[in-house]
Amino acid sequence: MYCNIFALGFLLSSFAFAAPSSSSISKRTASGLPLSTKGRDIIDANGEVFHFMSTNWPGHQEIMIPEGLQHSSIKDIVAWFPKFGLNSVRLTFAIEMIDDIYSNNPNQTLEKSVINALGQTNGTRVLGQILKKNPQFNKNTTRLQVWDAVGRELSKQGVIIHLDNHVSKAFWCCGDDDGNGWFGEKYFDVEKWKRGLAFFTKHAKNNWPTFSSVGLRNELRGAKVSEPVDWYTWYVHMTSAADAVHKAAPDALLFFSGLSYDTYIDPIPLGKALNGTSGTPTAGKTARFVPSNFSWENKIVLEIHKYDFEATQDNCTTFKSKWYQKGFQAVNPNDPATQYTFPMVISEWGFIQNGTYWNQTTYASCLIEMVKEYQVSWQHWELSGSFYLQTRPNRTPETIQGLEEAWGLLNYNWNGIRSPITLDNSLYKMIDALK
Ligand SMILES: *[C@@H]1O[C@H](CO)[C@@H](O)[C@H](O)[C@H]1NC(C)=O
Ligand SMILES: *[C@@H]1O[C@H](CO)[C@@H](O)[C@H](O)[C@H]1NC(C)=O
Ligand SMILES: *[C@@H]1O[C@H](CO)[C@@H](O)[C@H](O)[C@H]1NC(C)=O
Ligand SMILES: *[C@@H]1O[C@H](CO)[C@@H](O)[C@H](O)[C@H]1NC(C)=O
Ligand SMILES: *[C@@H]1O[C@H](CO)[C@@H](O)[C@H](O)[C@H]1NC(C)=O
Ligand SMILES: *[C@@H]1O[C@H](CO)[C@@H](O)[C@H](O)[C@H]1NC(C)=O
Ligand SMILES: *[C@@H]1O[C@H](CO)[C@@H](O)[C@H](O)[C@H]1NC(C)=O
Ligand SMILES: CC(=O)N[C@H]1CO[C@H](CO)[C@@H](O)[C@@H]1O
Repeated sequence: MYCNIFALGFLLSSFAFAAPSSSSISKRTASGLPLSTKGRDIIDANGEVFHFMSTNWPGHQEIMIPEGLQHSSIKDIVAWFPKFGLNSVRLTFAIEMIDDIYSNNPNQTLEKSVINALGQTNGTRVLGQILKKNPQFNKNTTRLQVWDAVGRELSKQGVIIHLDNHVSKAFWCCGDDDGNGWFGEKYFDVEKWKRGLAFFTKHAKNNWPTFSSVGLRNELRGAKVSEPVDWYTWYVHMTSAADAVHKAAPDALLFFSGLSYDTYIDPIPLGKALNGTSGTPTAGKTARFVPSNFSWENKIVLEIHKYDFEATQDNCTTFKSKWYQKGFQAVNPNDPATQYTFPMVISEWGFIQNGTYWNQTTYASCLIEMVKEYQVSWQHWELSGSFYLQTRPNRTPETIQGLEEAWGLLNYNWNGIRSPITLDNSLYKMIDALK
């Protein structure tokens, strides 16, 4: 999430959870894994169109486990998904967590993870809160064991799991030149990234029955010190990562982020030449993303993000036509410019849940119109009412413990809805838009 304002077969029926508040989830979701793609659509094992209707549950920050466990049990957090009428989760993770597994790092226990992040005094207190709310754990429980408890509970409650590789080094994403943004940047080691993706998707496939898909990398963006920032470099590394994941978890859908914080990806559906950069090692190089070249041809999904950071009073006609050009050609086979069709997922959207913002700009209502018109999946940002800790380079103070998340669907203590009127006018209408 970029923030520039502050600088199965076996589970078929259980997929059909319904939110009392929003009547019922589309019947199209009451179906099985694995998912695959057909033209512009994601389809389930029965050939029915499937739409992700998710919120993000971050697990990529400093402690490297999903947020909120000091406030609530895993079971109660997961229960919010069906209550909201959501059928899936975008669960974000850091490659650093997997690097630590490979290096057998002794800091992977809950005790060390929490205390290293929050300090002895607050860490001991927060660890105590986590263990009180989640008594199945103890201080020696590892991060991966916590993830397994989360993955299994999501599966038990029928929530489809989309993993998202949000960062390499575990902290708030995303900022310019924060080290996590582009291949070869300070923390973004390409080989460790591919190794981590393969490890975690294989692990999810083997252990979490509703695991369905993975975002290869969140919000790719330019960097001053990195490999060349161009579509050729994107092509080389993203297709190689897709190969690695497909080998590890052949059923998983593969989500591809665009550039500039994943705000555009039109060169892919338009079939453009993906060029290198003159004066760099990719000078004169070019490639084309031809889906039929890949063994994972029927697993490709494009993702795009949209926040309310500019032109906030555009009417919906203008909003939709500007945004369409950023990649929605992928879901419009009737557009003569479209070379290849792919499903699109709006894998992040959201805004402050304060009861009035939804009506202060045209964003919330135009987003609903966009989804209605193009029938694309979406993943809201985000569930959390608060964070264990948030580190953001170039903010004063750089780290804040227990920070409130005013954009979260849940309140600070993760035990109630933050803003019912906001949900009535955004999240629930986004669900209705796919009925
Ligand atoms: C484990 O954490 C401690 C305390 O932060 C640190 O000094 C140490 O270097 C870490 N060990 C490894 C192997 O990363
Ligand atoms: C945690 O591990 C340490 C070292 O192996 C052991 O002494 C201790 O009893 C364990 N504590 C719990 C709660 O499992
Ligand atoms: C790559 O270069 C070709 C030739 O200049 C150009 O037509 C194409 O639009 C470029 N691709 C992208 C994605 O900009
Ligand atoms: C939307 O805004 C554009 C640009 O300002 C304007 O030309 C158009 O008439 C508006 N459309 C509607 C339906 O208001
Ligand atoms: C909600 O947030 C917006 C944007 O920051 C602000 O303009 C508005 O006054 C806020 N509403 C309330 C009730 O605080
Ligand atoms: C806010 O709500 C009013 C009353 O329903 C409506 O007329 C107006 O268009 C809304 N404004 C925005 C930006 O959605
Ligand atoms: C420790 O927690 C207290 C109480 O929540 C808080 O006021 C304090 O700022 C925290 N310490 C640090 C270093 O963040
Ligand atoms: C590397 C590779 O296999 N490229 C092929 C991709 O598909 C196009 C169109 O079918 C072929 O021309 C390429 O040779």
